[in-house]
Amino acid sequence: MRIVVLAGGIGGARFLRGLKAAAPDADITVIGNTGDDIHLFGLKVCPDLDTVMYTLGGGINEEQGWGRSDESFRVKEELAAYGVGPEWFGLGDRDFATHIVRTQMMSAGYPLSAVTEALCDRWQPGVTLLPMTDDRVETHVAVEDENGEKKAVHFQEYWVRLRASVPAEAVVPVGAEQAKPAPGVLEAIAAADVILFPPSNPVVSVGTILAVPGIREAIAEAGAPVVGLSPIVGDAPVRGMADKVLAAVGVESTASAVAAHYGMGLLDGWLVDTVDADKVAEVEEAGIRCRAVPLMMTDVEATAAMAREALTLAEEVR
Ligand code: GDP
Ligand code: FO1
Ligand code: CA
Repeated sequence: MRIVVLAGGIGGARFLRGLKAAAPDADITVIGNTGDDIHLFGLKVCPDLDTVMYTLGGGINEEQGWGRSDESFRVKEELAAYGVGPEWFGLGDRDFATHIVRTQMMSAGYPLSAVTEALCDRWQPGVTLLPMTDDRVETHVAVEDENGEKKAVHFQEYWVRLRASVPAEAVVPVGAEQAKPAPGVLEAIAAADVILFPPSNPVVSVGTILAVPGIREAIAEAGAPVVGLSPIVGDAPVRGMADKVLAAVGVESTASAVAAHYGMGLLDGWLVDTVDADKVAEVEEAGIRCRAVPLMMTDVEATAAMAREALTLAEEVR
């Protein structure tokens, strides 16, 4: 079975771990969000690709959900001693090596997709990890800052420095309109037996991937059923700032509003958590087959059960 998954960072990566356990023989292609990417200290950092790669490859800091396990911050300390920031972004020593290899390869002319494949040679994530595009896309967030000044900040600055403490007035995936899907992305979608939207952020993860021209269209036209899992449980994100960025696009933070946001043209099936069982009828009235099942990724077994439910729903709507 060929499964295509559109993934952000932590939510996507944790879901993929469960999916691999639920479907060990499946051929899984992950289309990763690169809108969170940031250039720091002359290096290209790809948080969502790295979160998927480290999580599936066994190198992730489990408690944090991002970055390397057994990490140290000597380089960051030395940079700070030179007064070289930003001090608000925590790049660890082991993680730095990944960004150095990536940047070196890109400087030598390799596209991000080739670099990601090379990094995955080491990590063996057990999936084909493709960036959504080889072109530069950066999500920016329009905010009113501490001093009442309107400005656009990089998504990482909004999330990590500002901790999403101010309202997001707009979310813009800068460069997405000009971007082309990376090699293999449209081919994987066209050949898929099932397409899954994990419980990733609908705006800054899945939404950014869908903003690359051609990807949304390819999914809508693919013969495969498209099934999503809600990242919103009990009218709030399980973690992160999805409520803030959903508000920016005028969508309520409910499992049913997120399904409607993806839309009937795109989604065939939608899973909500059991606490949101009262929303099933509303989603079904919108033309999307819906089930309420436990959606908390507490461990790999619970996550595998979620993945099995998604695959079962995909069979039903096929
Ligand atoms: P990020 O790039 O690290 O923010 O990760 P993703 O975009 O892949 O996923 C973020 C989303 O995952 C958030 O909106 C969370 O609400 C959601 N999430 C995290 N853990 C869980 C969980 O256990 N269950 C569900 N249903 N959603 C979760
Ligand atoms: N998240 C934080 O909250 N603080 C950090 O200092 C931080 C550093 C960081 C470095 C590399 C990386 O791959 C991820 C990192 N993250 C950090 C996570 C990242 O900001 C977000 O979780 C995702 O981009 C959200 O989608
Ligand atoms: Ca992300």
